Amino acid sequence: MSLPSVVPAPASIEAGPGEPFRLSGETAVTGDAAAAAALSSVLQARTGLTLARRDGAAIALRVDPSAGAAESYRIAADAASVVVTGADAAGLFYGVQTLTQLVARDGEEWIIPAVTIADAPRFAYRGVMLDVARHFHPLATVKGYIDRAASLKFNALHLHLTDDQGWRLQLESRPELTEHAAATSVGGDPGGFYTKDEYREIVSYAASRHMIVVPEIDMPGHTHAVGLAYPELAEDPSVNDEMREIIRLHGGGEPAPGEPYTGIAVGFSSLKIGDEATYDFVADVFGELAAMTPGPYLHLGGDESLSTSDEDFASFIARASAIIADLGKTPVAWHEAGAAAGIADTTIGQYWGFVTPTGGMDDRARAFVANGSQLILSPADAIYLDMQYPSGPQLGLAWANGPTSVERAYSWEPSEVIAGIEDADILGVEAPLWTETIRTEADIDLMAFPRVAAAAEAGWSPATGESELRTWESFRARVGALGPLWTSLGIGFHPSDEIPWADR
Ligand code: TNX
Repeated sequence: MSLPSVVPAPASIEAGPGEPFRLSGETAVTGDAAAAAALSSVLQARTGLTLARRDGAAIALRVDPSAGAAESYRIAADAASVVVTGADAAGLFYGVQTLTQLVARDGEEWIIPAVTIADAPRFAYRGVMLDVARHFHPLATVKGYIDRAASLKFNALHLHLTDDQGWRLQLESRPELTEHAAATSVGGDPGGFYTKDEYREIVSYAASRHMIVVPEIDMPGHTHAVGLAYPELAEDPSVNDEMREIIRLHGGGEPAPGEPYTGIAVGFSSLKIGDEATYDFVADVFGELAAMTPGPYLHLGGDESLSTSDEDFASFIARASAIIADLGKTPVAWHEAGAAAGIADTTIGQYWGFVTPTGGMDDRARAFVANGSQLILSPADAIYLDMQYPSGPQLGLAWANGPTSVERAYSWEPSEVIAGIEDADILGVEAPLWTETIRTEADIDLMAFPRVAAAAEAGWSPATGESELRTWESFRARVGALGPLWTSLGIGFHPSDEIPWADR
């Protein structure tokens, strides 16, 4: 019998010898209430069946701290019962996610095949990033993305909250930011921002799906919007020939002081590095953010500061990372910040170069590990979800060796990207979704699915070569089997012709 399809591939899965467990309107679910609710809602969507909350021939959901490492779980299913055991609440939640993928049709009936699974994540950090600055995405869309990501065992939502085009988080210490710099998005589309209560709602919704929120305030570049609220903190835009070329290709005007920027050029803005008022601003912003962010990480950006001198960049990164560390948080920065000699040594680096590094980007990344810290891997030519597909949706950019097929999103191994970096140096994997061309929830679904599943597998599953399931052929078949589940959950995935989609 062939193995059931689970994505991301579990550490171990064996088909049982006997008959499957048969689901019906009589099937009971016992044990942990939160996990039972999570299971019932997906099962209802997928099968129309309602699980009974009582004792009986049943699905049992339980937490047993002796069952394994953090976030791990086991499933034992046979004709008589289905038992999901999490080592902790997150593990049980992930067991439930796997269980929803096991549900299959047998004629007009619904079954869970006899199976034994023992599963645990390879990396502690498995992230998705959503850029809500280039296009603002409302609370409901963010919650939907949390649900989608959690179903693939992601445990971090990185929110790119600020950029040249807009500031998307209301702050009491600096109310001018959202008053003056949140009204528009790329292309002149409407802007928006989250109130503090909405941000807290995102954090708690994510926590209920065992995800942390990693808020990013991108600095010292990507800060044109800051200048709309506080002209005294921002340098005038610096527009060079390369930017004029981008502007020529993509349209939109040149950035101008005091005017909202609605184009997609990068690298023209900088905070004033030599001015103490800048660091008062940084301290206010991260201080207020730290107080409403229970997760350990605050992301300070640090990418593409093309109009800040190297010396100024280094001194800014040193001070901004120290401000975050002094708040008791772990700074995260894009890999360029690895060039800053005085960076707080706890800073996590986020690598966004290619699977085969170019231009010394790997040196920048290695600097974080040399400091005794770790890396998050986001190789742009594999798991940048905003890259165009080879065919299908007319959305996305292509600068990262694009277009990016599902096969390319899948076919890379985290420990092989940066020479000298091994599993212990890797905090995890994150798939960013930049939104220059991404305006709606439907756009997000199309670009993320199915490629985000490839990132999930890189972050959760055994290394390439350590499991028979870790091949493109296996992955494409397993992802194809999830199509009907995704459809029942309202996920408008791109029906890529690389994947053999199941039809029911
Ligand atoms: C590069 S990757 C950026 C973003 C853009 C993205 C578009 C990185 C850290 N910065 O500012 O949105 O490319 O793909």
